Amino acid sequence: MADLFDDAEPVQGGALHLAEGAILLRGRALAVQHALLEGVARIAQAAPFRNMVTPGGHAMSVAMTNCGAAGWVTDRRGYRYAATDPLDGRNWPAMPAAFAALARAAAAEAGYPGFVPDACLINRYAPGARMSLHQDRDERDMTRPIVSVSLGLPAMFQFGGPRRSDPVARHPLRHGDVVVWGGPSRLNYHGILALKPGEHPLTGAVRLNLTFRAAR
Ligand code: MD3
Ligand code: FE
Repeated sequence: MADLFDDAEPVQGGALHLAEGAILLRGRALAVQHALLEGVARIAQAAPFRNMVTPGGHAMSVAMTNCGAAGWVTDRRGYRYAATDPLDGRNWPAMPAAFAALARAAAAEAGYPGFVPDACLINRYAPGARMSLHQDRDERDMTRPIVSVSLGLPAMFQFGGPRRSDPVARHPLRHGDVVVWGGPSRLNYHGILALKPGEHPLTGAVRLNLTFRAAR
């Protein structure tokens, strides 16, 4: 697929540096795409996708679930990591070995050896779903990176700086792309523009995003 490589930005060694500490590995998840999609389907059977409510009382347009020892949740009380699914009080499904292995390998390639994620937040975007500019700051240790994996329909990613008012760049994220966000980029503002309608041969009319975190 030639369009995996049609970005205007210079590419070196297959890795694209979006910012200091932020490295895009185009197509890095393709070799394990089926294991990832089967894992998501199995996780969603035990812990269904749901539209969580923000502390402000708005239902998120992105549907979410989690796997791993901790899962990211939001409700009227705030944002936090929780060991159990608030829908049924059970532990989140275990993180499949193939998920953790991909996250660990991608982090090592980006210069963060020994990354052991304990949380994987799984986001599902239907057409129109979006994630407004935010920082990820609910994790205990900001020296650990976040690894994101995109599957299904493409989306336009917004990447700013450490202040909300900083200029924002846009980068398309496509099926199989992996990004490692660490170091100086770890607290940068970021978001996803409203998903455009489409059909992906493996996911149908949705985009999935997995973010691997060392939460605790
Ligand atoms: C940059 N998810 O779940 S992944 C999120 O595509 C989130 O669903 C988006 O933002 C998605 O919190 C974007 C890319 C991403 C993830 C974490 C980051 C970029 C980041 C943390 C710091 C800086
Ligand atoms: Fe985020």
